[in-house]
Amino acid sequence: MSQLKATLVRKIEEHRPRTQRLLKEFGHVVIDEVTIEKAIGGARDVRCLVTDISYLDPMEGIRFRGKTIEETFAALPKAPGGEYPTVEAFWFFLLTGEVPTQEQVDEVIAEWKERRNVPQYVYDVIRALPKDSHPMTMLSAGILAMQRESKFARYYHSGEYNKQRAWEYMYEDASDLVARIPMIAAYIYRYKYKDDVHIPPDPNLDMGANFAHMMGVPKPYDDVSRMYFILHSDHESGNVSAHTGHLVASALSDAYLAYSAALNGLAGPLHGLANQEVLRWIMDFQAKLGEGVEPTRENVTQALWDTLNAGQVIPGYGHAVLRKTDPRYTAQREFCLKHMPDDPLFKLVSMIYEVAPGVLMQHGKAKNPWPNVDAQSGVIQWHYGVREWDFYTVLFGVGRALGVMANIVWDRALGYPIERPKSVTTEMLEQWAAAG
Ligand code: NMX
Ligand code: MLT
Repeated sequence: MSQLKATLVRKIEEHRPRTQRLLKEFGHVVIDEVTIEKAIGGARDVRCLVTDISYLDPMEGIRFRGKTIEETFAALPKAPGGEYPTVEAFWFFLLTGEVPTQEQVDEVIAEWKERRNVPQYVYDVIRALPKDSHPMTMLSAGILAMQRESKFARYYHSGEYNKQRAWEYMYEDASDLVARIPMIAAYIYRYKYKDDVHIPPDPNLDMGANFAHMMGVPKPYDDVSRMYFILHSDHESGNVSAHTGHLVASALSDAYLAYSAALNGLAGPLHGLANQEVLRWIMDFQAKLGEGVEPTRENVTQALWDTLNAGQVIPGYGHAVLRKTDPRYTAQREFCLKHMPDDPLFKLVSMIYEVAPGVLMQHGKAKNPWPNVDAQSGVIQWHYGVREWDFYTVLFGVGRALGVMANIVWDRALGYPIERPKSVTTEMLEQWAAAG
């Protein structure tokens, strides 16, 4: 058994009694109340999900397994010559809550190389789609097609299914999926935008470096990839992609079915697709300015108002939970300040950051006028030559797989039941409203 799996076995055995005790002895304790506003308003802020993989504080932002982004980057073993931890180190940490040793990381790196082969029929399914299909549609279709490989589904139908052991098969699928998804993403990129010329994986590289290699983008894109996948991995479990993954897996659908569904949610413009929308907004803005006209605070402010007055959202700004600048935005901004401070697009993104919160506050609708992760991510890709912005959400999807997969392994380990909230009718709400 790998050291990762052995650690996970220990962690799960330690954790199970905590969940059982909470359920048996304290199941009746009230942790929230549901108002009409919350029922109509997308269950905003209703505390009804449990996960230990990450937690989102509205003011502080995300903590992965109790660690801030900065602490996470500092604690985990780095890739040789790199500034950021390997994705494999982060996977060990996200699954177990323990910081791995270099030896444990090397084991995961080696294991992922064994797991990463994508069956040819998955690529054939992608190729069967019209080439101008959105890359997120291709990614979701590829992951869905790969469901045929599910070890969890095979175990379920084997006649031997045992709820206590279900997580082990989910872990197998989750590990295969996180090892394979960068291969599929790089394939989609080269298929769509690089004349269908593909670069075989390099057996000497960790996941982030191999992804950069297969994309055909030189250093420091290996580190950009590691940073990007880690930052996008998880945002507790109420966001659309994580929640969808959890919900679908709760029907004992396997990891492929669950993650394809999660990707479909991530592909929405209010969620992960916002990163491509940020680039689209900037390019439209520059096109309208005309050649040779410099962006200024005044013309940026005017363009933001034009967007709002047209009844549209400013992509990359606002959040359902956060009430401050997203620390994932800040982490990427720090990267830009260090590696590409003079990039004209970065300067424009920084200028938008100076004025957009004020505009949104004056507009008076958005509860959070500050930037989220998507406002800053595209500019880094653009800088390193990945300029096909409709691909950006695929990158988000590769990262988010880590969080969703870690969550559904634990969902099965802790025996979480099928999710099934209760709905009511408008008439019932009116009756409760009348009764006060
Ligand atoms: N630009 C304009 N209006 C906004 C914005 C924004 N960036 N953010 C919120 N609002 C509006 C929102 O549309 C709503 O209007 P209405 O009452 O007419 O429906 C009002 O402000 C109140 O919304 P909030 O409660 O502040 O936000 P909510 O929790 O409903 O939605 C987002 C959160 C993230 C969907 C929203 O802020 C938004 O649409 N942002 C722009 C898209 C974006 O960047 N999404 C990416 C989020 C991060 N991610 O990767 O998933
Ligand atoms: C995410 O990373 O999932 C987004 O910031 C959206 C969210 O947390 O609701």
